[in-house]
Formats: sequence, C-alpha cells, structure tokens
Amino acid sequence: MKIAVVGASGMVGEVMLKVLAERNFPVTELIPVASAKSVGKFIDFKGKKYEIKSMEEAVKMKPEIAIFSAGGNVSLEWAPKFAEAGITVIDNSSAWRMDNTKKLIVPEINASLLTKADKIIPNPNCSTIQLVMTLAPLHKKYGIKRVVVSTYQSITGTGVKAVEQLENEYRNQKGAMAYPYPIHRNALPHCDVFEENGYTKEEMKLTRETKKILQDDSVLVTATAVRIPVVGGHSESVNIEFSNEFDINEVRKILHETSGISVQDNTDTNTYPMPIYAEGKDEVFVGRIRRDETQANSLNLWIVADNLRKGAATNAVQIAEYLVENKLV
Ligand code: 11C
Repeated sequence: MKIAVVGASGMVGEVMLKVLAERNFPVTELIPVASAKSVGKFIDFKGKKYEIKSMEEAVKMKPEIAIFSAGGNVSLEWAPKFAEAGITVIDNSSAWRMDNTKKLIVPEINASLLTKADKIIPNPNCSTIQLVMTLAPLHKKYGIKRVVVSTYQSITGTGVKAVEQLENEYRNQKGAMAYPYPIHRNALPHCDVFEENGYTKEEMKLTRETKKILQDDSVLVTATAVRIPVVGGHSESVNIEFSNEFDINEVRKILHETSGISVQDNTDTNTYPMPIYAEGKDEVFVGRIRRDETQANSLNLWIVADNLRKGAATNAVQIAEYLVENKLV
C-alpha cells in the first residue's frame, strides 16, 4: 500500500506513524505530508528516511490511502480533492463526521458498513470512540435509554501548544496560552468551542456521534466535557440507563469478551483504569462497574483510553487495515 500521512509532524501524525509501524501495516511507500515550513525535510519510518511532501505533490503521487490529521479546514479543502483522484481518505478531524453521506466508523462496531464507494471515511472524536466501544455491546444486549457522561480530558487532545502551556505553568514560566485560563492545578469545563445551546462542541460530539455510530437516534446522551492537567488519556465517568434489567456480572462478562476492551475492576486491590497506565496502549479500559442504586436498570462505570491511540491513530489504522483486508482500496 502506498499511504499518505497528512499532518505527519503533528501530535496525532507522529503516533500514526508509530502505530502503522507497530502493527506492521503493509506500507510499500510512505508519503508524509505537512505544512509548507516542513516540506523538503525528512522523517524516519521503520529505519528509512522519507521526504515530507506538499498536498499538491501527495495527490499527484496517488497513494491508495491518505490518513488526514491536519485539522478540519485542511480536510474540508483537501479530502474531496484526494477522493476525486481515487484516493481513500481516513479523516481524523470533525469536518465530515456528521455528513449524511459519510459513515462514522469504529471498526469493532461497524466496519462492515464500509464499501469501495466510501472515499472519505471520518474517524470519530476521541472521547466518543472510547464511550461507544463500551456502549455498543451493552446497547445490543439491554437497550440503552440514556447516558450521562462527564469527561476528564488529556491536554494532548488540544495539541502541542497545550502541552507547552502546562509545562510552562508548571515551571512558572511565561508562554503562549492554548486555553483561556491556566491549566496547571486547574480543571476547565470547556473543551472545544461553545455552541448556541450552551454546550461545547466536544459535548455535542458525544451526543451526535454516539447516535450515528450506534445507528439509533433514540439513545439520549448528555455530556459535560472537562479538560484536566493530564497527559496519557481521556477518562469518562458514565451513567447508563437501560430499557431492560441487567445482571452486573453479565455486564462484566460482556465487556470482558468485547474485542478492544480491557476490564480493570477490582476494588479489593484498588484496580481501576487510569490515564498513566492507558498511555501508549490501544485498548479501552473499563472499571468501577457498579449498579446505580438510585434508579432502575442503571449502571455507573469509568472508561479510560489513550486519546491519541484508540481515540485517533489506532482507530484510523484499524479502518485502513479493514479496507486492505477486504480489498476495498
Ligand atoms: C479534545 N476530542 O480532546 C478533542 C480532540 O474533534 O477531532 C479531537 C478533536 C476532534 O479536545
């Protein structure tokens, strides 16, 4: 496979290259693409050096697959141009996710929807991916009525500027601000921009993308997304109300048997998921599984995943793997 990685020098792009290498994705030629200031420089991939190309050059080189992690505006402008040239785009931005003509894919849940005709395949938002990975098998079994989710999100979701802001504040140094307030020793109930209804775009992504991936508009999701001074992964406190009765041991068993999920749940040994241990891993970690004793058919749990891995790069590479394995590119 000739594969282009657009945004190769960014935070997600770097993890993308690592994941492609680790999973031995069949790369015959890598085309790293980055902004004008990086074009002509070289990056390493599996011990070889590859020259960074411009968008125009990359389209002309006709890769089979292009994985974009360069923000919404780049995707809006360039994904259609790549698609017109016959290149399948897997896009990490929010640009195309809610487009009715595009499928929103988490491979463990709905990769089978993909066909050769899908030329722009959006990758869901990081906080959505770890949530739906957990919800999908439970929805199938018990039917989900409503989800209340509060997120505790890693600053790596914002990007390198946020990591620098935290490091500067930690060292008591001045520097550029990624957030409107300090992030060191703080919690910001503000991820992405505010929408007209008073929710942030990140919160609405959790609501909208979850319905789309589960293919069920009746699933209600209300969210509060919070940025905390953590790297390594996003955490989520989730309350789920089912339509049907459930058995707590059966819930554990279902999650345990779900591919891509690792259950870490033992209060006797203080075992529960945490971002410092999720960092660099591809699984979605679930713990603190317990009945909500205040309401019928309701459950509380805690979900952690590396937002740059399963929340971005790993999910995108899994989509690419599915396309290759099923001869869809
Ligand atoms: C965050 N979820 O942690 C975001 C990062 O829609 O792809 C990814 C934004 C997106 O702030």
